[in-house]
Amino acid sequence: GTRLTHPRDRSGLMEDCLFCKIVKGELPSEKVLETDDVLAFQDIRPTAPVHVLLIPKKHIPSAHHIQPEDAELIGRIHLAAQQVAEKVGVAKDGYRLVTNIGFHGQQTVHHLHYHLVGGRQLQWPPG
Ligand code: DGP
Repeated sequence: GTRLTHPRDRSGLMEDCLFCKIVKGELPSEKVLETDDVLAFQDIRPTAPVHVLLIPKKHIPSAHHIQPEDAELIGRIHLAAQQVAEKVGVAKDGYRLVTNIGFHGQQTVHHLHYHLVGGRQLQWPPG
């Protein structure tokens, strides 16, 4: 499987999952949009004027762990992203939707999430 974390990092364990706790309301978050199976909330360390995270409520460790039966759910995350972009005012100028995967991807929270980033001119390529 994909190496999610540094070999000594145990944070990928589902029972300790930060974003599952946000879904369950055990940790606070600044919600932007919520549907039956998708949640969008403000990133705690914004890298741009707009930085929202979109997650499936279901625990999926990363995009590399998406299964065929998740295909519709992933589509709904993209549709929710469009709504979020409209809501936070970046739809017209554009934005970026990115997901980091595993150790080299610098994924730090091991619950699938898409960063919706915008509100300024973004650079490409990323580091
Ligand atoms: P990544 O590096 O792609 O795994 O992104 C994880 C993001 O999650 C990072 O931008 C910071 C954000 N984050 C970490 N902990 C929390 C938290 O407790 N609340 C919120 N709202 N965001 C968090």
